Amino acid sequence: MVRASRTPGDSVHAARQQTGFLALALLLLAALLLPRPALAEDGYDLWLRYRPIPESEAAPYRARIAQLVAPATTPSQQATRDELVRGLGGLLGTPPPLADAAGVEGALIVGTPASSKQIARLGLATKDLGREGYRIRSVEIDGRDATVIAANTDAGAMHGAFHFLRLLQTRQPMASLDIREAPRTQLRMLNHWDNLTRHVERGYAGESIWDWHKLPDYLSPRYTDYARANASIGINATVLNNVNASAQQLTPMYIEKAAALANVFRPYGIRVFLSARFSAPVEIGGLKTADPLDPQVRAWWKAKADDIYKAIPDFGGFLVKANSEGQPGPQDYGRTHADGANMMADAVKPHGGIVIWRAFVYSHETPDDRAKQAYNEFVPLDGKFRGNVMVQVKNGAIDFQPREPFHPLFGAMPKTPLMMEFQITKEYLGFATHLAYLGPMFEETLRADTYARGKGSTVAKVIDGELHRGTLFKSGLTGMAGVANIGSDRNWSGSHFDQANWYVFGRLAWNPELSSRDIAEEWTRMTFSNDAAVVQPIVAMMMGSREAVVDYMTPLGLHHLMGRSHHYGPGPWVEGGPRADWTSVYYHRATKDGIGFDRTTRGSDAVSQYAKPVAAQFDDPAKTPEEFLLWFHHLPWDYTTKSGRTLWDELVVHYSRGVDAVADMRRTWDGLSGKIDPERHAQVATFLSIQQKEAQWWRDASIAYFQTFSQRPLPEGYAPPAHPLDYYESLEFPFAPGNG
Ligand code: GCV
Repeated sequence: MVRASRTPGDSVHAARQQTGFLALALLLLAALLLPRPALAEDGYDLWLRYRPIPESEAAPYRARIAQLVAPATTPSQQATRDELVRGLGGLLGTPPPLADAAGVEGALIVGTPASSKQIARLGLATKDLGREGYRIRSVEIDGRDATVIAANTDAGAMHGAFHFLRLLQTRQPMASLDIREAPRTQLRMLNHWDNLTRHVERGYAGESIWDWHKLPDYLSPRYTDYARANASIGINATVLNNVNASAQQLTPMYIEKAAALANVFRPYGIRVFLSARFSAPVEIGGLKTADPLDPQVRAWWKAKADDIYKAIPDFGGFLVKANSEGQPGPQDYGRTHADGANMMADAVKPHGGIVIWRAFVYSHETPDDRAKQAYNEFVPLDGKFRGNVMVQVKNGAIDFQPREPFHPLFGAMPKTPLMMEFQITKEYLGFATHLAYLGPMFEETLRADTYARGKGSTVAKVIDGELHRGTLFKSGLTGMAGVANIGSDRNWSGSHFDQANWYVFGRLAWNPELSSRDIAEEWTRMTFSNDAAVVQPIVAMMMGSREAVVDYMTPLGLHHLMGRSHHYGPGPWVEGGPRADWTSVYYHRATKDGIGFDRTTRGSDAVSQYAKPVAAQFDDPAKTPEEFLLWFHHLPWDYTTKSGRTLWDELVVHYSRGVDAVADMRRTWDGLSGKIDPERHAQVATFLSIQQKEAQWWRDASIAYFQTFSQRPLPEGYAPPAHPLDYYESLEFPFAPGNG
């Protein structure tokens, strides 16, 4: 055998190579031994992070989850099993082994009596759980401990699985579980104000997540993660497009694209709805009219509905904004909102669909107080809608302000199912950079007492149907909608804390009587940490955050004082333009004599739209809760407030308190450095610094402006605005995001 001879050069080369291999091996070893950097925390995982439970706490969980019995014969069951494997695998280090039947101590069994023999044999009562509820129970099977997640349907089992994961994520004990949950409302829905251009009206989280151009062929993995996130909090419906709708959305091309999304969402129990443009029969149907009583128009909608249901068999129905802010509607033809809604309801009825008709209507041709117009328009229509129509009502009578009294329509339409509309995106609460947890705001409205059927007639009971169940409105439809804050930003919502607003909306839609504080704690544990030294300060910060925004933007019942059109920053001086009720001066009515909108019986009489005890309270400044004072009353600058201070001084105190609260939030957050991953900590810290600057801006601009009317000095110790009023008035933001 001939060996190749080696030259001296070869051995140098070989030696170099050896050293190189050694160095590489050492590097690899070091890489294995050195503490590895944590996964990049960019917020994409939302509250479904499933980071490992520390070893010191994991044993009891492992003991209870030693085996997973979860059938996967339908797409929905498969999705549930995948989520459990992913979640338990992340939380416990490795996923439990899968089995067809419980065979060891500590099995976890998930399913329905139809999908699981063992669940059927246990005979757990599931009747009252309805279509989406579930039970989670510790049981014994053949003398061995097991845990069962049982439901009547795959959707219920999925909700139960997410609940079970939440128990681990928030470190709840597992030993003797007996949980029974069923949603209190039927429709828990997101409203996307997303245009086909991917611009999101009032969106502050990038562009639309729906990549319409690439649909239906390309299905971004985001769509599945969107469905997972929604299913995890019980959201079961989504309206894909803006209520300021394009008729194009109803063309065959876009129906096919919507159908592709519906296919992704279906296993997660989420149904697709579309916003429909009332004039579509004219714009894309070639008809001369969209008159709801015209037979051709009715036939057009029927055929359109038939086409949609062919593509999307479980299509939910239409959401409609009509005769509002320039949108077409039945009144263009001298018809009523009921005529319009009923015509569309008839079209979807054979398929089991519904129509959600928005009550957000006001007309600049009507000289009446804008706050009264929806009530005036809709109360006479109570009882005139088809059984498959819901009327969707914003939480307050103006427009998603940082604080509004509850909408007088709640409780005033006993024969009509009313759907709540909250705004999750923060159009009026500082966009994505202001930390404002909206839970307390939602809760405030839901707990408000309408007195519609005596004391205790809360808005929550109107929404979940309890107040009128079995008596007046018969259809039993119930629901809650939230205008989504979701976009293409990596963290979905534009900021880490805005994810909490999506989360709390879903949880309250499931059960409108939950506590926003409990939900904040749950979210914090899942999103940041279970360490009490993190949970406690974050929850405290979240719970005070919305009140801080109210203080530095619109204290004591002031409202609608933001910059024109884009709604960014203060604009109490906004006047003129196309319509009075799009200005600020219309709402604050400041003069040298005082400030506030007189909605009492002596003024616009909006108070009389509420039930008697509520009206009596709001009619009297001494009885009106101070947070609504200037919503209902025009009062002199030296009016004595509850603190004993004059109204002017009290306003300045509130504005300043709001800014101070943001400074406190910054301090709290700084104190959490090292306890939170650096990526998310840094972004929140920067956003808080923006918020502080802007809170100061709101305070200073508002004080500078209102001082021109009050003509009073600032109370002792309160700093004057940093700039003269004309500086604030001169600021322009032509490219602020989300403008309609
Ligand atoms: C979708 C407010 C917003 C509009 C929005 C409207 C509505 O006026 O500024 O962008 O339009 O509410 O809820 O329809």
